[in-house]
Amino acid sequence: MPEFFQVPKIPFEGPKSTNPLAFRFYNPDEEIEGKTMRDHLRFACAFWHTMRMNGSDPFGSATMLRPWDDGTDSIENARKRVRVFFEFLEKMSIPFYCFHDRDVAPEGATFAESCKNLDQVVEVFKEESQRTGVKMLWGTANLFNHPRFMHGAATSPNADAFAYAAAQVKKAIEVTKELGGTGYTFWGGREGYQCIWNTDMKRETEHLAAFMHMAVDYAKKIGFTGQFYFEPKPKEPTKHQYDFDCAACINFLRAYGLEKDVKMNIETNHATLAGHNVEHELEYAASQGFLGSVDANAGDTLLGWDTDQFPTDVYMTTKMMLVIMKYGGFTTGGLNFDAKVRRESFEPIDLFYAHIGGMDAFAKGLKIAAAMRASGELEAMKNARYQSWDSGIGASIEAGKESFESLFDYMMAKGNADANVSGRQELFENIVNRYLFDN
Ligand code: XLS
Ligand code: NI
Ligand code: NI
Repeated sequence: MPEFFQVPKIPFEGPKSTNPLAFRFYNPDEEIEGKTMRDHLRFACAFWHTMRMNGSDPFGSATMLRPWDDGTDSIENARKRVRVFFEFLEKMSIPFYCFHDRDVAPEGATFAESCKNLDQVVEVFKEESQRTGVKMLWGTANLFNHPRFMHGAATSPNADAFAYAAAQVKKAIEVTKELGGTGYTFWGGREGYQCIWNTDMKRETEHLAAFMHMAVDYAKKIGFTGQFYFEPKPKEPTKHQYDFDCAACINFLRAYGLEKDVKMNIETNHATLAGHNVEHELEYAASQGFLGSVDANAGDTLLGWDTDQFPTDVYMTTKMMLVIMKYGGFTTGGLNFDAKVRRESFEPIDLFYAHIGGMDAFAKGLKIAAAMRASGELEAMKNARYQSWDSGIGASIEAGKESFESLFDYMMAKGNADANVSGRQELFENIVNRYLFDN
């Protein structure tokens, strides 16, 4: 098979290396807390960004040089892209991939034709996955690009758009199962609205729930055991999206009886668009039992949209790994780079630099997080803030033994509350920096 990238397999060379085509921290077989880095991080590559983004933006046309791509939408070209993709994954030691149905195969003139196109490309995924051992993390369907979905898919006022989306997701779940995928993601796309005057919110939300129930039921019927994920995003493309953040999504799942079957897929840049940090979203979802998978990327604090940049901030990756490890790590999920190179970074080699940077940032974050966990210093300081709950009245409240009346009597007798203790935020921050500098 021809080689499409004139780059050798990326080696691990350790922290002293200055080779830009080497890992300095990501050493897949290295064990941390008794588990390999590969298994902690479970990196995945997003086909839509890495293979399909051409660098166009609302002000300019395509910039990317992709010499393997003949610029057509032919099946032959689509099949070839898959071979290129797997060469990239192999050279990068990335163990998983994700795709939307329409990223990998062209839309046909009819639904039947689109399914046939997809099958022809999935054949190559199967072959390449068997050859390389690289697996599918999750699959999804693109329910936002085609004009038929202009008003949404599951939340469209057009029942046929709903039906089309259902047919498409049925097929996408089958393909995910066929490829051994361990998950299936619902990202809203256009499941939201622009204008309250023309929108029946209650009906739309109920339709979305019905749609997800149909997906879950069908998966059970065909024996697809992968995990379903719901990916929050507050806006873009629509103004109000029903999957605003983890709190909104989890409320939706519980309200409609989907909480046993669907977990969250949390994306960094979506968290910031919702006015949160990613660690907030991770902690919220995980503490409620909904941590599923992560779309790893980064936004830009000065830009208010989903820039999907590669994550390079070690402070952030440390915070993310701390939450993920605290809740026992990934089971079906992983760190999917839902990230694209900038349109100015148009050469194929930039794809390597981008993923190396992201992987090393997470590997380093993992190491720092592990050092923090090993010493337990910060955890002990945090726990000390809550010590009034460990005995006396606090323990009694937590045990469910108190009421408003009993607490009224307690305070009447005591006269006043015990004094507060400093929160020591600055000290916490300094200690965090010590671990960042020393590890
Ligand atoms: C878009 C989303 C999308 C999902 C998959 O903002 O991040 O890429 O992850 O449909
Ligand atoms: Ni995403
Ligand atoms: Ni996104």
